[in-house]
Amino acid sequence: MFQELTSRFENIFRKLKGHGKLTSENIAETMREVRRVLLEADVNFKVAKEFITAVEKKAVGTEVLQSITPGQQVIKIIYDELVALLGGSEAPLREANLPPTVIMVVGLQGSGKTTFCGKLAKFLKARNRRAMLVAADLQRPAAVEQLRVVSHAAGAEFYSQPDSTPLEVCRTSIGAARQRGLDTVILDTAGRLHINAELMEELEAIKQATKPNEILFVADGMTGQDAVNTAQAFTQKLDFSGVVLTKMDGDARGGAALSIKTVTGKPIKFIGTGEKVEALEKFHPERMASRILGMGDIVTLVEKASQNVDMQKARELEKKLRQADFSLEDFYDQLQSLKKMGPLSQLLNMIPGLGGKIPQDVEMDEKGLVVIEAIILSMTPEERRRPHIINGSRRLRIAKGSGTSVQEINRLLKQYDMMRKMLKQAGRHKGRRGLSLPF
Ligand SMILES: Nc1nc2c(ncn2[C@@H]2O[C@H](COP(=O)(O)OP(=O)(O)O)[C@@H](O)[C@H]2O)c(=O)[nH]1
Ligand SMILES: [Mg+2]
Repeated sequence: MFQELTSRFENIFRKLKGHGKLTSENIAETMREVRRVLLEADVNFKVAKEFITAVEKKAVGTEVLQSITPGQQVIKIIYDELVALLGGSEAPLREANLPPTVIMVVGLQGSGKTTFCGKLAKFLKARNRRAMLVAADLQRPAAVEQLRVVSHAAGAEFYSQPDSTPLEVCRTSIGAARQRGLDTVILDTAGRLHINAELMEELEAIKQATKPNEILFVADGMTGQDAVNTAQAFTQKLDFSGVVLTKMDGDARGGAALSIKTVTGKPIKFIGTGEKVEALEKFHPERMASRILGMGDIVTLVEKASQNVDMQKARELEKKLRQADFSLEDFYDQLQSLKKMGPLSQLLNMIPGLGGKIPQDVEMDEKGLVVIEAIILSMTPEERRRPHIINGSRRLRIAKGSGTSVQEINRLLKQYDMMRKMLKQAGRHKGRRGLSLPF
């Protein structure tokens, strides 16, 4: 996603970090480059201009903090403004006080509405919600059948009325959902190739009749400013409540994602990242900004690090984590600083290349850390350095010594092993993408 944009930002930052001191000239030069990058990514020119002005204003006005360089500080300001541009904070789906929640899905033909309806149903199902997909696209004969297939793939209920009108189907669907005991109704409406009055009237009528809790406008993320212009037209006529950007798995340049919130005032709620029913992500402005800037959640790591431990310690910890071959002994040494910095899984999430890939098993809470500490303390130095020698009888001894069970030893060794593998992967990732830390 946004590879071009990311590599351009990385280049700018590399140069910026090279400057020991920031002058108004090199800030200005940096911002000229950022502006060019944004425009080439098809960001709306007004949005780009406002972005640059906001960053410059902050960059000039801030005092340089100790322990990070001025260049890093500018990167942080750019990151913060990017987060704001993407909507600031996560926008949750609205829900009805009295079920069913009605979600109306609108957009041009081919934008990915039907596919999204299936993805959303599946997403909700994973959260114990039960959705019904409503075939309200009667424009194309195959559309109803397509939605039926999609519903099946998503494990969702399906509703259609072959010889009816879109308005009638939508109207009756809500009672049907209530009868079937379902809590969510998703209306898959028809699109057109272009916005026209007839389409808007149809959608307006459905909106009046069903009073949706949420109207999601689906746009093809690959189409850049076209998507933004369409969104603007839709919001004037229909006043939707959120945006879904699809086809973000392709080589979307980022223009739509970066402009749509500012232009329409409506938040992005989801992004589609593939044709399959599970290829849906909730939209997180912060994570997206990190991805775009190519720094993982490293900004957060910097913040946490400066809050809780001194920079030297953070740097050492980072280095250890980066070295895929850290032993249980290193692991133990790091426990103290880790404890200060927050849950381990949360920290691991912030390492570029690892983000979001942490399996449940690795999740460790504060109590878990105490157990781990006890177990590691009951090992011999040899065992800590070379955990693979820990066989059955050693496990029994360690369990007794630490007042735990063999199962707990097994779990720790498994967790340790998984983490080592993941860190190794992240290390490879780092080499390929040329990620570097801003400290
Ligand atoms: N690569 C990719 N293709 C998508 C995505 N969402 C939808 N599509 C494809 O886009 C085409 C149009 O999707 P469809 O849901 O039928 O659009 P609709 O006309 O708005 O209902 C189909 O070929 C989908 O497989 C996505 O997130 N990524
Ligand atoms: Mg469709």
